[in-house]
Amino acid sequence: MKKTNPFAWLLCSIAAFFILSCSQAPVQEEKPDQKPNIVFIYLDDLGYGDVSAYQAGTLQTPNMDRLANGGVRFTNGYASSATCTPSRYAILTGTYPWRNQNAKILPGTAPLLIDTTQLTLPKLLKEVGYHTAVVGKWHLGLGLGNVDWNQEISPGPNQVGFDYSHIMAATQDRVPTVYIENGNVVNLDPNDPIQVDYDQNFEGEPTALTNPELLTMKWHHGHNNSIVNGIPRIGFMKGGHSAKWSDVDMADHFLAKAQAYVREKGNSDKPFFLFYALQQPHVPRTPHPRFAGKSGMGPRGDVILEADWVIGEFLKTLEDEGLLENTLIFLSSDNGPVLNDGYFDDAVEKLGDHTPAGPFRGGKYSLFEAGTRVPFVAYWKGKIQPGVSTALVTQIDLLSSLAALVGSDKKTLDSQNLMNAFLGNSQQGRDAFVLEAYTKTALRSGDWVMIPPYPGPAIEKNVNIEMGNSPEYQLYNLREDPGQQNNLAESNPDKLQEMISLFENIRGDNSKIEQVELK
Ligand code: NG6
Ligand code: CA
Repeated sequence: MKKTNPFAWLLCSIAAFFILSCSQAPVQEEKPDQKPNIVFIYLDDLGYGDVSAYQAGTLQTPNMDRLANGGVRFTNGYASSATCTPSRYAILTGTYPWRNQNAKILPGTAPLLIDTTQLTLPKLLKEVGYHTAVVGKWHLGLGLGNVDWNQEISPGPNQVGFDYSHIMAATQDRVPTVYIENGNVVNLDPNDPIQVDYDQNFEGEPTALTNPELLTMKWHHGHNNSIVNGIPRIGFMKGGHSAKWSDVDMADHFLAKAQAYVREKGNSDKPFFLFYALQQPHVPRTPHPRFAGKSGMGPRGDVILEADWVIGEFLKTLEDEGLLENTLIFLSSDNGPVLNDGYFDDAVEKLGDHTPAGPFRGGKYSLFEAGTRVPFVAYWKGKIQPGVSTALVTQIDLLSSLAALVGSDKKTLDSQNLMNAFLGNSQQGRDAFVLEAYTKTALRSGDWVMIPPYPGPAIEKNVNIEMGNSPEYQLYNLREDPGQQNNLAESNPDKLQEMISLFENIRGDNSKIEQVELK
């Protein structure tokens, strides 16, 4: 090999440096946007114990575990509410849902809950160059009231920050049972217009009450209005036959849309934000035949296995597209678990030893922990070191945290920048959090939770869930007593008073809704 003279090499290097520095061409080509893609994988009614990585149940979810064990698995992660609409409102607006009187479980005909002038996470991401999309369950209202489903439906997701939307309006158990893409009902035949009403039936249309012989799934409570695909729903619907979704294909349908989106946007110059809102395991639980009977726990277990498979397929797509290293993924649920949520589907009977709520008391709708303490995972291949975090984090915090990550100065009053905790660089979460359940609120602060006295049943009979209602104050130390068995309100009056003051301080005057306008 020819020996290089070190002096000549140095001269060449200096010359090269000057030539490069003096040339008119830009020194460096402009790099494509280095901001990561962001994906929320958001399940509906999935409990803390439903993800096997949490080691609190018996069902196996290997694909969710891949995220949970390969990222930061939060053990003190909260949905903002024990029901869907308020949690979704909070995740997208970074605002406590109890600040908005209308943030309650919405009928399929409800107007859009988010003000179109309000700051939202997709809006702020758009401002810094993201392409944004929502695929799956919406349940935040559409239009301005009295929606004509046969015209373009607006305002909706596309008016609050999403460039692309492919959604169901409300829930799988509510009409209209159609997909809506960018404001238009998919596959609608103009000669068979859709009508929807939540108060009265359309003449001559079968319902679960008038035509029980048409049912393939039986209702337990509620859910006795229009029948679609043999399943009785909440609300009445007429027409739109060609647009009606197939329940057993819904998971595959949303997966295909999510995959198509990341394939299309993943390799463009813009980063993307995808809010991928799966419908499982909310009722009606309709696993594709590939998954029926696979869990041994009835349809609830089967649809969780289906959701897990879907997540695995979605991750494979990110991997195949070379996107996994540049995509920050959050996995969570909008509220805690419920077994019987209105249909006879063996969820109770076939549960076996599985514990959807994990070690926690209550469930969906409840002020007790299982209402809002949910699986919560942040995963970023190569960027986030695997680990478990006890930091107190909530879905409200994603807005300010992600704003900080992408270099936006936007934030809201309620949303805290916990990006260091989400990235696993710190175990420091927020100090306090006001959780919501069915318009009632409670305070988590440090290891403690305080539930004020509320009227109402201790157990909601239909769903068989302890609601957290009591004539007395409740005070629990969650570190020592995660199952909320020992009410320390009487024995620890100082702590109780401290919690009440902090609670009142945070809640303040509820009627003053702090809204941050877009500049
Ligand atoms: C309740 C429904 C329940 C479910 C829930 C919304 C009845 C009796 N119960 O009103 O089945 O749809 O609303 O769930 O109708 S959530 O996850 O979207 O909040
Ligand atoms: Ca839900």
